[in-house]
Amino acid sequence: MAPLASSFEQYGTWRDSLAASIMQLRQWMEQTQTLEEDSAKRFDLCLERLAQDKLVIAFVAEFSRGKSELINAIFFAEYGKRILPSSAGRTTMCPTELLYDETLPPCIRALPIETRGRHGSTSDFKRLGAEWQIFPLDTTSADGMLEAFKIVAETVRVSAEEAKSYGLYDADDPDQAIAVDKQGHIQISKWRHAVINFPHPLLKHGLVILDTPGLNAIGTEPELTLSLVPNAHAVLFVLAADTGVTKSDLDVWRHVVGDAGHRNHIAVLNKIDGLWDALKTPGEIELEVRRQVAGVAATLDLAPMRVFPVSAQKGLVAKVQGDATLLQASRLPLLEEALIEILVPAKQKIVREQTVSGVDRVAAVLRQTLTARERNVIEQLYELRGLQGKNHSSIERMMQRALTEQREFEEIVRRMVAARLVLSRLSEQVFTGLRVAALRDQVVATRDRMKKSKLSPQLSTAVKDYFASLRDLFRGANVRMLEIEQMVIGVQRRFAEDLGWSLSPPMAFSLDTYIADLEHAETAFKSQFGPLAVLTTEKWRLMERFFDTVVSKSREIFSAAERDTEAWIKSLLPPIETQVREQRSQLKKRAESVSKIRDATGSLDERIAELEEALEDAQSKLSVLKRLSGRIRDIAARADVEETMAEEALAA
Ligand SMILES: Nc1nc2c(ncn2[C@@H]2O[C@H](COP(=O)(O)OP(=O)(O)OP(=O)(O)O)[C@@H](O)[C@H]2O)c(=O)[nH]1
Ligand SMILES: [Mg+2]
Repeated sequence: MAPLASSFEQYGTWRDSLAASIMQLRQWMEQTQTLEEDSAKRFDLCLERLAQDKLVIAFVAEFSRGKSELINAIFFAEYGKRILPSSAGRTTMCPTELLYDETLPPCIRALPIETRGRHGSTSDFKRLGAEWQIFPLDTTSADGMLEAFKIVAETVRVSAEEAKSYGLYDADDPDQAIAVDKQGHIQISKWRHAVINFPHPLLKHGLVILDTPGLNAIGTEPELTLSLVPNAHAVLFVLAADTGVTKSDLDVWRHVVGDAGHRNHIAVLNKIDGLWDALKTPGEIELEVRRQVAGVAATLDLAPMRVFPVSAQKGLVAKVQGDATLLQASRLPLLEEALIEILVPAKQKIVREQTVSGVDRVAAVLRQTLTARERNVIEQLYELRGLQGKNHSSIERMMQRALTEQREFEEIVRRMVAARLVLSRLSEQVFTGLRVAALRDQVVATRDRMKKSKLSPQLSTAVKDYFASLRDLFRGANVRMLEIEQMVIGVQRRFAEDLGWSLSPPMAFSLDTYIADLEHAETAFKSQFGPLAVLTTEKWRLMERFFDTVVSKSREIFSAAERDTEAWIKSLLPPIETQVREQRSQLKKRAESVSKIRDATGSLDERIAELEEALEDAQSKLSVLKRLSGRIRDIAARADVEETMAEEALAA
């Protein structure tokens, strides 16, 4: 198997075995009735995250640089054909996602371009689903697939007026004006977005490939700039050796990079086969390639090792024909290795950290409960053993002591009620700023200001204020959450002082990552429109459409922030409450058994035997917990996935 394919497969296997080991712990806890609601939710969140984990690679470039050809060569050579349409001139007309969602049959879903005439971003339409046209995909035939994939290249001729209403034509732009034919028509993409769903092995492992059309779409489809490209785990920016870095390449580069830095961006200098000149020596050709790479690196302000000279076309041909020498010459394998390096370890690290922190939390809470039980039972055993051979009055004294401790405990526990009340008041304050209603108010106010300030520079101020007010809402929530955290720490401290409990402090949480997301969206908006002094109607329309996407992005950010905050708040008290329940039930059992002994309805020996059994049970649970959670950690820690696979095979 090719290194890229096997590396993705290994990553997928690692993720699956991680999920399986969590499932094992969850099931054991369920069977032994130690799975609290809060822990169950945490497990489910971990498992859901693992199941939905995706690796997204975006291919971005000016038209005709060879993006689609590169995708064919890297991922789909085994079909023996070009699967994605690739040809001279503009080919891919709409942003195209290739992925596999097993809940749907293989198909192509396409969103008609007319939807651009209405409010709503591509992701809004994705949520609604209704507008999409669905084309079946016969994956058993390469020709059938090739035919179906042509959808992404479909165009329609519409009047310049109509194109204008979709924000796809600006009469003031001389480059666009020449595109209008004698009848006043212009050729545009038939679709706004396409999602190709097919069960390719890599896509099954959660790989998502984003193919994009040239510059025009980058500038006019805000979804790409705001969401799809920034969310990708690797961005391949494709240039062609025959054109070098042109002005429009640079425009695309600036829009793509935004403020995200070059962290996961690599530049691909494609079509180096154009430099293979039979009249030059290999040394001369190599020198020429190096010179070009250095030039690209300097222009893009990128380290030269981040620029990969390749020939996608020759790479594809070499793979199809099994020509190892040509494949080497195409230099495609070097690019593929770099892609693995950028994608897999970084992604694995994030997934590992998220999973381990979730599981550790659950394990810690259960460990606390079991350890408390163990301690309690040992104490009771000690007490009861001391009663052996004692008279009635010592038993009576012990009875009184048990009852007093029970009463005192209930006294201490009453503070939980107070804590719960304070928490619910504080969290209500947190949520007021995070609810979608709060966002809606800002959106309505901003749209209103945008309309009023039409074609004036105040427009940018309205958008700027919009972002500032959302950030303020989040910062306000952050402050409240800090108060909540302090309160919970206080409650824990008093339990520690009065009862000697050691509870792990609440998990640190803030909305900073969401604030960063908002800042990112704002930067993208700014880099798109800059400080506009003069606004044309077309620009205004474009801005309005862009704002729609900003709104739908903000809605996503808000609902994610609300969801995470809610989960965090809900996770604060349950560990303490579990401990309280445990303690209460132990105290009750203790009073019961002493009273049975006093009334001679139960024998001391019986009770001691019961406690010994309970002790054994708590200790064996502790050791199973240690083993199962240790296994999750072991699997998570593995960078080398082959190890995991070998172990799975052994276990089976
Ligand atoms: N000589 C040569 N031609 C290539 C290479 N890669 C792609 N091409 C050609 O370049 C043209 C454009 O390739 P595409 O894959 O359609 O380019 P694209 O970037 O997807 O273009 P759009 O879809 O229009 O945005 C096609 O004719 C390809 O055959 C290469 O490595 N060498
Ligand atoms: Mg293309």
